[in-house]
Amino acid sequence: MSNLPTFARAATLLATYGVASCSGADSTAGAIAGAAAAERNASDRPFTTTVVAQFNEPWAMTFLPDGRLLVTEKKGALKLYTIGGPVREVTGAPTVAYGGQGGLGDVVLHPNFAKNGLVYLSYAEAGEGGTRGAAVARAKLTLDANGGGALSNPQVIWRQVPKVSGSGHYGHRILFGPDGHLWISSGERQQFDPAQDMNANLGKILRLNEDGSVPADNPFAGKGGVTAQIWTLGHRNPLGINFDAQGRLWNIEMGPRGGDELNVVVRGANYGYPIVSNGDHYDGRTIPDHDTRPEFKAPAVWWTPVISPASFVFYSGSEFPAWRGDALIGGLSSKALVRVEFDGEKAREAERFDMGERIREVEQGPDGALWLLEDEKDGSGGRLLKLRRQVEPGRRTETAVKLPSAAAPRMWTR
Ligand SMILES: [Ca+2]
Ligand SMILES: [Ca+2]
Repeated sequence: MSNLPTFARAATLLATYGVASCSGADSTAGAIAGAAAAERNASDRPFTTTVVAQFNEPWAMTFLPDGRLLVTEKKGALKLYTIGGPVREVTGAPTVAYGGQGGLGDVVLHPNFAKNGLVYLSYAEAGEGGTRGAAVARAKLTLDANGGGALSNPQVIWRQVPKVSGSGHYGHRILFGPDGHLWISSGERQQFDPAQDMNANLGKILRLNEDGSVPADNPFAGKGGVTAQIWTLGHRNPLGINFDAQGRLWNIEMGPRGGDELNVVVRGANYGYPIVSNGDHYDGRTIPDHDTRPEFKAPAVWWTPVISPASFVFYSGSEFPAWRGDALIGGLSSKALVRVEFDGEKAREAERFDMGERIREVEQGPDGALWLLEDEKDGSGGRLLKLRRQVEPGRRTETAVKLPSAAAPRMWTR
């Protein structure tokens, strides 16, 4: 876009002056000549945006208890980033089937990571005859003195069944819930019907124990096999799962042509895909909308046109107190950060910020700042952004470098 040169200059300045805020930041911002008009746009936002690092095809991230950041790169590398310092490789990551939407995926910590060092990774795994499927492995992370680390004693604890051809819709977001269980969102691999097939764990949200075994109180536990893993069914490509502060589980998923969904995830429920969707097939065939089949659980919010939700968090920090309890969703095709407000199990889009790039991953940092990973862009990497509250000019005590945002025109529509 038109201001990419100034965008790039801001990144260069950051590389020169270091990361985050500094007391002389006004002069730094002033050095971004020609960006003044864009900065006025940026100042209308409730946050400032700072580029802090860059990764090669980043997909997911999670904070370690010491404030460092684990970042997955789709080609298979697990990186450890010391904020404001070096990016190092963590050795021992699983071999991935890179291609299409597949590769190294999500990364989360075991709830007792501080004691057991266990890290969980999802990824695309090759199978027989050119097939592929998502898998989840856990391994022990040992940190070294140079800012890197190593994974050891890897165990594959879950796999998509069946493995199929193609390289899309793995889903494979992973989450430890407040109940200590391991939750996996499993996409339908662009095969449609498996989302309704109880003998496949595709197109489902799954609930497991930390070692991959099945909790006895799962809704279909008595059926055995992969059926026992199923918590909910009828999902397409669920790319985000999180519990809200009230203990309700929610998921976001990519709809087909139209019909992106935010759902409250209710034990044993069927969300209807591909029988119903508020979107339609890409080949033009219609899919009946949710209101035609009330036996399937309908989304709390849906989007047509789509936002392409790739991940989300429930915000709980002090940096943006007005957003506590809200969902913040990163959008791919929408290139947006979307804020959703809730009233019990009702929800609505409250606000949308155009970020100018596809947003792959959203995290809340230990300090309450929001951290965003951009999607890979044309071989030039995906940037890690830190969003902090925009302090009113008269009360400014510190200033992060504000990126010019002509590449990110405000888009308050919808
Ligand atoms: Ca994450
Ligand atoms: Ca439809």
